Amino acid sequence: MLELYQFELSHFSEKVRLVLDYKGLAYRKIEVVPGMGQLDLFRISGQRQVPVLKDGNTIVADSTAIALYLDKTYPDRPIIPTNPQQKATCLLLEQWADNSIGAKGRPILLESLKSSNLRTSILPVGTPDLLRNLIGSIPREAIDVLGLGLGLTPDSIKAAKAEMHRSLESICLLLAQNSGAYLTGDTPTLADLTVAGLSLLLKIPDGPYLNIPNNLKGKGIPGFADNPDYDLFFTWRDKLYADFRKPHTPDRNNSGAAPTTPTTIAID
Ligand SMILES: N[C@@H](CCC(=O)N[C@@H](CS)C(=O)NCC(=O)O)C(=O)O
Repeated sequence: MLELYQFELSHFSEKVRLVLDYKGLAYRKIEVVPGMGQLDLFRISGQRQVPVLKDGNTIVADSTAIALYLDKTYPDRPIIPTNPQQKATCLLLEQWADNSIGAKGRPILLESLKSSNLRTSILPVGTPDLLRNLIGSIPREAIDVLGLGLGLTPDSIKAAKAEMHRSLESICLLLAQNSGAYLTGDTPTLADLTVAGLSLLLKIPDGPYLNIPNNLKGKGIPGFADNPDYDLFFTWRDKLYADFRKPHTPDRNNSGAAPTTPTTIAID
């Protein structure tokens, strides 16, 4: 069976999970432990980021490479259009979404973690009160220092937010033009699955798709998740999930055991 090395709350992993589900491919999720687990990942794939796909003896790293590998190896329900203009638009949109929605999501999430409420609400169910209170009481300044350590200045966060707003406005315009169907035509392509999957952290889909605490579902980043200007986008995404994303089931877990809540939530 296909194996996906992933973080449950990774938006690039979600892009691949959407592709797998859309194509109706069965797979097992291997949750990588941030830090130590990434050393193993390096050993098998030569790099330390998720997602990584294992298909028998074949190892593929990087969400785009995985999507293209899957489409070539499992051609049923294609995700790359054959019409040249649609194909070009699809590939350009996918590349753009990786570099805009994908890349800008992280600094925006980090900034929103300054809210003590959001920080504690993303903790796994069952987190001891002592730890929850400790994490809730981390001063905003400490998050600023963490951000600066990752090279995020207030200006770069502001620019990331502005770019994300422009991206969502553009996606809404494209969807409105196509009567809310799909970005390049009447059927979903890699462009749609990428844009939908990469918006995971802007607003976590409210459904049985992820192995995360229920109180996280439907939550998102203020200013984006609750912005009525983006209703068209999130309604479109919810429908795409309802139509194509499969629910999380225990047999998708690496252990095959009953679903557990993650002990850590990786926010890279
Ligand atoms: N270009 C890569 C980006 C993957 C990526 O950024 N993965 C993040 C999680 S969403 C990661 O593994 N971060 C951990 C790290 O960089 O150490 C792709 O498309 O797969």
